[in-house]
Amino acid sequence: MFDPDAETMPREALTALQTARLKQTLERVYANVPHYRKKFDAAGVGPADFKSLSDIVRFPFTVKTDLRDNYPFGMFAVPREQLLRLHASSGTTGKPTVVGYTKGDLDTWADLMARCFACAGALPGDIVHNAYGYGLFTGGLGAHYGAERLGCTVVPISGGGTERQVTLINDFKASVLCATPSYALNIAEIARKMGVDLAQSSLRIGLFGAEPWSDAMRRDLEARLGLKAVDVYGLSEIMGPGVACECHGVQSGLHGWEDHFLFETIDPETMQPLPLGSTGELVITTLTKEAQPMIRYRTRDITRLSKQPCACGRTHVRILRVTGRNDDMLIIRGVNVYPSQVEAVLVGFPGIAPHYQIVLTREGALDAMTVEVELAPGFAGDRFGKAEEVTHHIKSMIGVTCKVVVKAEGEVPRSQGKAVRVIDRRNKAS
Ligand code: DLL
Repeated sequence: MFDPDAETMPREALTALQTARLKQTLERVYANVPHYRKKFDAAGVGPADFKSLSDIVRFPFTVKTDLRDNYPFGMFAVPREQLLRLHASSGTTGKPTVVGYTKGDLDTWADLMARCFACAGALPGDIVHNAYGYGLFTGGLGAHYGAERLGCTVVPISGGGTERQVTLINDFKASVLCATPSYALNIAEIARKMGVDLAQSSLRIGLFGAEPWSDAMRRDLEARLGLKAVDVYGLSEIMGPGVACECHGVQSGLHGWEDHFLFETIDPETMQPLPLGSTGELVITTLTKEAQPMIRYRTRDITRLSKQPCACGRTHVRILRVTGRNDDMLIIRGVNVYPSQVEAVLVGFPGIAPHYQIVLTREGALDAMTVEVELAPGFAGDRFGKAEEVTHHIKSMIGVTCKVVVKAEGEVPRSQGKAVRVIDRRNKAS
């Protein structure tokens, strides 16, 4: 269900479409959402000031706390009765953030997620084993309706019960696996313990996302599961999964669907727009959302944009792999580190399994990092020697000095959804 009209639109046509849709969106939020009217008025801008796409920089940003401050329903541009669905973040740090969808929004979401499945190489008739969590998290239902829209057979298994996941993948002959990359790894590992070689199974495509992952992890998952691992990106505030997806042929950057979203990158410190290609924080404006349009939403995700033509023929901007979130960046003795960089060193390291957690502690005035890793199954060598080797590699590859603790097999917690990569013990005695 590759839609050439939408996905290969020439740049001029995309710009014209974005401009018209953004103008309408600005008018609608100004008229219907008091929060936006107040913010626009305070910044001295209004919908009439928007004439071309470059004028977007005059409009204020939206941040997660705006959603929390307007909890639960204050950000909606339509009466609550017109919403068909609500989703929400888990709210571990304060009130949850609530997102709502009209019938039109659910339709667009299913269309865009179907576009992602097709872009990833899925075909009508494929059996989609959907291990993203169902519930308030957008992953499960988002992937579910997208796969159905494409004409696939969906197995709505959700996360957890990993042995049963392995059995059903085998029995139903699933061809597409949807999961977070960390849970996909967990599934692969349990399969191995059950004596099932998923590399020889019917799986053809993995649609993995919802958390940062490295290319090293991609290669590892491809080998363990015998599939092509494709990156899919999204966030609840903007829609859920399906905002951008890699194409299976090139696997180099995620096509961000510009007929529905406007993508910018900014310097998170100065909040100034960055030129195309510079690394910074991704900012997204929705162009077609009815219930909850977002104007210049600061995602906190760090990435780069590229408008280089892709060999697949799609013209939409490419979002290069999201390396991590601004909030996840660790500063260890002056060196900036993302957990996914540590992952890239660990995956494929001889004698080490690709499971890890980073523990942060305080040593005097400085933050210290301990990387907890695990011995690969069957590795009988010296654990302390391994720890030294890994420490050395992290130092030489990332430039950061850390302590490495090598644990026994199974001692690093496994994920069933988004993996917890960082344990912060800085405020506790350590
Ligand atoms: O994680 C939506 C989703 C579900 C995307 C399933 C892909 C697959 P949230 O729970 O709101 O929504 O979390 C969004 O997760 O801002 C990123 O920090 C991170 N994230 C999502 N996809 C990727 C990815 C869903 N492919 C937050 N690479 C985002 C890196 C990702 N980080």
